[in-house]
Amino acid sequence: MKTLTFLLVFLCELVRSVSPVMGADFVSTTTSSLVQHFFGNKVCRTNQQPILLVTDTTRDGEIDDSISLLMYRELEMLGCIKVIGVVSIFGNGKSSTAEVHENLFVRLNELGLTSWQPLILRGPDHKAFKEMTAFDTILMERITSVVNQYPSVVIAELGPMTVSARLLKHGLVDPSRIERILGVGGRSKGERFSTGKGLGSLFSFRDMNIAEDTGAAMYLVPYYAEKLWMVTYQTGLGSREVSPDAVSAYTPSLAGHAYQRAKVLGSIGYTNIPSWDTWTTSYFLQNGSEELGCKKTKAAMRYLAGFKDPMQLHLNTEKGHTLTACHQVKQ
Ligand SMILES: [Ca+2]
Repeated sequence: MKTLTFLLVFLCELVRSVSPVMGADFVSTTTSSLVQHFFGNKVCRTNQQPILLVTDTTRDGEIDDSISLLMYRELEMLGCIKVIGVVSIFGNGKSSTAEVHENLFVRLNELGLTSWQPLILRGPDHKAFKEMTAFDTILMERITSVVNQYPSVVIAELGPMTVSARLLKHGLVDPSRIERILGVGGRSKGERFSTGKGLGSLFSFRDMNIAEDTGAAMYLVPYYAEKLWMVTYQTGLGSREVSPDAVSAYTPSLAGHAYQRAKVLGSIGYTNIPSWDTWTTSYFLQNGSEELGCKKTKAAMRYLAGFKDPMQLHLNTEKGHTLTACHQVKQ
């Protein structure tokens, strides 16, 4: 029965992946204010670097993943990277992998990223500390077979770092094949993710990508810290926030989502839309890391009572494992 279910799921995906798509094709507009905002006048540091994107894309709520997908496509058109897979993962707003997977098919179409639709892979359903189910095993094997086609892959984790953790923890790929894991998360000790204005502390952001799969971070930090390159909360604030006007001007199909998101964020004290995931693109640009203030720093997973998410990734610790974290505030 289980085998039958797997077969049906994969047949459905196969049919969808070869179905004609409706959206207009992506058109690069590297001079737009949105691209300038993230790239400035920087040039590629890498050349056709194979990259696996792992995303918890939603079609309402958080908009960062959608903006990230567009900017990664720009990077690809500039020749910095070559996207080898776009993987769905649970995360944003407690979405399941199945929900995100559905979102991803629709959203890539809406964004005109139709050339990536054949690259969509379904991520695992369960957090990294859980045993692999038979279904997750099949899903991870498909992701593994894509990664193993390339000698050196960068994984951009735009959600929980479950896929990287599972690839390494279960010995699915040789660690030397994964050059870097770009992640989003981590905090200074005691840092709360709020503006401090309005209802800020009540409705502050969570360090969501860490919190949604603490098991992934608890595995990667001690064993593969040197591969981790983390965009932190501070990285995406101040002048690094993105305006809904810039998003709408760049992609009219995102206008509704962008203004709705800005309205919600305005109610908790933000002027614009903090964007964290998208700053992972800086890794591929000359002086990109320097501009974000990325530095090697000691980090550790710690339990801190009194927080909604007590298991946290703390940066700048006295003891711990050395990873790279980007926390320069650009005002
Ligand atoms: Ca995300």
